Amino acid sequence: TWKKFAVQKFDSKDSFENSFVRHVETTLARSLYNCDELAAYQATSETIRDNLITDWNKTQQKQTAKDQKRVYYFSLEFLMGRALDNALINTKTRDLVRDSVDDLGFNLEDLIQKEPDAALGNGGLGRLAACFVDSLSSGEYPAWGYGIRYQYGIFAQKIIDGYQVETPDYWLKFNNPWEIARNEIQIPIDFYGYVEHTKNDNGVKKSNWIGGERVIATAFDFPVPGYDTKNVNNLRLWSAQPTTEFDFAKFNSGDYQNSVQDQQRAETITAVLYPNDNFDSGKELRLKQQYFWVAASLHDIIRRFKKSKRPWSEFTDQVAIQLNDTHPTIAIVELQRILVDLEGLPWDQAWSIVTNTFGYTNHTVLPEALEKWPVELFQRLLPRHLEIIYDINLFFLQTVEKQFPKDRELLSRVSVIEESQPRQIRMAYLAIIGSHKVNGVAELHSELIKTTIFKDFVKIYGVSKFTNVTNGITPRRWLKQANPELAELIESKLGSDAYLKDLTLLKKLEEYADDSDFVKKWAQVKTNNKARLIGLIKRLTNIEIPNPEALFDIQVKRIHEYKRQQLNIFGVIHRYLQIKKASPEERKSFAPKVSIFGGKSAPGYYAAKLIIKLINSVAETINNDPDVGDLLKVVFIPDYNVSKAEIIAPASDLSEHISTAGTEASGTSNMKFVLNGGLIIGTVDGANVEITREIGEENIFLFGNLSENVEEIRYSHRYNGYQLPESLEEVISAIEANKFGDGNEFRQLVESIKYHGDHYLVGDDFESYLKAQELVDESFKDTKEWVKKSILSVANSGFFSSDRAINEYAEGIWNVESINT
Ligand code: 26V
Repeated sequence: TWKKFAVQKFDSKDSFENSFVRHVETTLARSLYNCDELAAYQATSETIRDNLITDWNKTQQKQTAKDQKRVYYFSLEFLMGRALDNALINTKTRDLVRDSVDDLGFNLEDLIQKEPDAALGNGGLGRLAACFVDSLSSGEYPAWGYGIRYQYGIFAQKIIDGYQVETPDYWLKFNNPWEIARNEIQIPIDFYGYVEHTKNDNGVKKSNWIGGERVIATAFDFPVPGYDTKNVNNLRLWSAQPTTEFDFAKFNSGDYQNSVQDQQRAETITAVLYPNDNFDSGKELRLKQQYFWVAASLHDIIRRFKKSKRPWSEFTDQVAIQLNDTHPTIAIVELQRILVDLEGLPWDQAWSIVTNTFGYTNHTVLPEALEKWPVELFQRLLPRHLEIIYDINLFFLQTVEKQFPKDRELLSRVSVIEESQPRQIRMAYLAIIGSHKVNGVAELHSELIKTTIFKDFVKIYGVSKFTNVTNGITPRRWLKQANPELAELIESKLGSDAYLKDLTLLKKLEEYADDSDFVKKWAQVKTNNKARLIGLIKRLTNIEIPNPEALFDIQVKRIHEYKRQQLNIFGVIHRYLQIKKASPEERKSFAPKVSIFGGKSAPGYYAAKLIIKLINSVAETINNDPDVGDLLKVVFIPDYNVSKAEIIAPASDLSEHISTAGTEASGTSNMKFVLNGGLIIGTVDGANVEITREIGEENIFLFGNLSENVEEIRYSHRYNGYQLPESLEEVISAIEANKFGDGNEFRQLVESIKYHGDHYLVGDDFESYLKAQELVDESFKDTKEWVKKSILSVANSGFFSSDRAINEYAEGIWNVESINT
């Protein structure tokens, strides 16, 4: 009888509308006379959700039946953005749904806008995880993502008087149709307490951790539909709940308030995402988040493994776990603890299982971003884990000692314990020791980690443990969804949408780079996308962009000194001063330009906040200077996020990826802009290097010092002093002369460059940057050549698909196969 009543997926306008109406009247308990856009968005989503869950169920059954090795992607951040449009595209139901909601009196585009972003991440690292789960589903890999269901995502950014103001992002205000609450999954997670040491009958030492505080992890599942497949994988996010047991001791002693408060504390574990990007602040609650999520996920994975009744020796044939940065490194220790303390495996056998299970991806070389935890904190929060870390370290150092006898310096350099005041645990070292592969996220970055921060480990383990997987982005969201007009134009030439699953097929576009009809259409798409962005800018800032033919020069990403938005804005000031100096006749030779910025600063990052203020002050002056007119406009788009990026990326003529060489591990927005037909001005850093190789150096504007010279230049600044170029001095003088509000306010920013070593080499790269910008102006004047560069760049950007990246992980690190092979 089950079969007879099998749930029907909608597959026609009629069945969609039927389900829509049912959801309005039952799920939402509304009438069709009382159905506003929000309700229509919800009913649409519920209808899509039904289809997704049906396929999700089948996928899980199929994966269970096949019982092959699964991969688990552990990430503290999944920057998913909106789900509805993506689900429509991936399930290829968009046209049908558009027509259906149209019948019902709604406009699909408007409904899509009603959805809040799922902004459970900071920047590149979190968005990478989101692209990866899309590719894992599309490639039909048996894979799960594991993370935290924060109640508050990354804060919303308001700009008030030019300053960033943070407001909370309570994204779960309305019922979230994209998650399934798994209230039946309740995993107890312990903290604090003490360790009991005993011996068993054979005299073998046994350790047993008795936790002191318990919270419950409950699961929320987010279906992740693949593109053009019925495969729907699972993203499982954990939420913390109080235990139902009460502290009766406190309760009975009359301390009801405190016993309730303890309970409420549980929920704070998953309340908020830490808003730092590339900076570690070492907070206790953050370590609690890490252990909570990792312990719950491992519990889940082991429960699944045990159902198959396999011996432990087969664990690594069934399970691969990827650590997205060091944030889940405690998983290495937790798995060792489970195997040794709870399952009774001998240490060495357990350790071999552990190291063969994990892979570790490093995402930064910035020393301030490398996680370290005070030993004292571990001792209190996770006492048994600390013991295990000591043992892991001891055995590791013993083998190093054997390999390199009497090199005490080496031993102290590679020890997991940093003998500082206070003593700290170096999580990156623990991650390397506990994994079988370590990878960087772009070629240059992967080379850098081998020769700098992890050099000693290459000596110890050999170079084969260290590898590269260059990042990628999903073409479904970042081409088809963000830029439907370009996708359609491409499809008209390639004959099908197959390029969305094999992005290297874009190569065929090369044939049309000189086809004048195609070139014209290509340029028209860009113009339309710029018009769309002009509308967004007007809505958000009230700034009018008078000239859609102007060069749109965009830098959107987290605000950070190493990403050098200050270099960009100094360049803008330089341009402004040139315009001011020019005669009205000379002004005609300037190419009109719009300089667009966007991005969030970490709330406690003073220097980054100053950069935001400076950009807004410069915008204020320039946009209101009648001498400038249409020649130059400056815009700061508030609250940059995934859904805004989808409008911004298709609208660039030029985008800026101008980090100090050697500091940006990869960058992924560079890939988004190239895939959408924008050209790049950039340094020889991160994935810019490979982008240049793929698209050709004639199609990119590179400038600046190379990473191999950066240390030397910094050293020379320190010991020989340095002089900023005249052009930059002039810019700084203009700031100090209050041309952009109170110059005094920007003193710290200026002084760090002028007097305190100019750590990010703004002065050293400034002239070279200006030259590259001159080339850009020159180039942009020749529209036909520019469009040709744009077409050729897109044609050769196929490598930067996250599908390719995932295939490399699957083959080179996880040894996992797609379900259909
Ligand atoms: C993140 C966090 C988050 C909050 C609390 C403390 C903390 C400490 C360190 C980090 C590491 C962030 C590393 C990161 O985001 N790296 C970026 O990763 C991107 C994806 O691989 C890459 O494209 C960017 O170049 C890189 O900066």
